Amino acid sequence: MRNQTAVVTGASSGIGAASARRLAAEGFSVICAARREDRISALAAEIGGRAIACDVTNPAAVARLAQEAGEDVTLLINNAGGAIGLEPVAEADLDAWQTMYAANVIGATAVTKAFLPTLITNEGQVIFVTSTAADGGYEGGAGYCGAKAAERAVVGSMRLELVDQPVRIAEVSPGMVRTEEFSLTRFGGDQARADQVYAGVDHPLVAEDIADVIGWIATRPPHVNIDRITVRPRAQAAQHKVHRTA
Ligand code: 8X3
Repeated sequence: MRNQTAVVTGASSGIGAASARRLAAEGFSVICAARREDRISALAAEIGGRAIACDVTNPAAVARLAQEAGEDVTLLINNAGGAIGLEPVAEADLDAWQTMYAANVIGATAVTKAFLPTLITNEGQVIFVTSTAADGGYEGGAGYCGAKAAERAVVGSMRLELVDQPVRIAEVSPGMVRTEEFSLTRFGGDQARADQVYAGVDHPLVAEDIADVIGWIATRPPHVNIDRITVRPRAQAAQHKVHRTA
């Protein structure tokens, strides 16, 4: 069997780190990519992988990642991204919007573009981690919902464009996932506000739940394309329909 090498962006924490661990357990050689070198170095040492520092919004860093990753890459997990703020459009922080679009849309596209020739040669796969935020808007979510919807549009266009090529394009769309940093980043480090997101929710998803799905998609046979999987906790029936105990 070919040496299966996976590149995971945003591997320094949360879904990215959990996915790196899961893919290593599935037998992949894993390249952990993120901005925070100390975190990815520790993770790479733990799972027997490699760490390559990369800010997906920096074109030179993306080019270096693709070059240093080499020719064995068979799987790309586009996970880097995230949300900033929850303000209404009337008060939109446009710098935050630029940052969200730069990472979730343009960054994911840049990394995908850089690895695509190798992934086609190796009959590989790209898995995008989007969000149920892409399903439609919610109050205060326009910046993040728009960015995730745009990322989803990239996924859809690519799958059509590459139908005659030996590469698969998949999407995992998580709902409420409680990670160390997602809501903390969104609320600028306000832990109390971050905790409120999950207050009273019986078992929000954790990063390992999404990594589990990513590991499953990654190990389907080459003729099987998993277009999109939406994953929510049982207590979240829809974006606004979250059951909370008092
Ligand atoms: C999912 C998180 O806040 O859009 O990425 O429900 S949220």
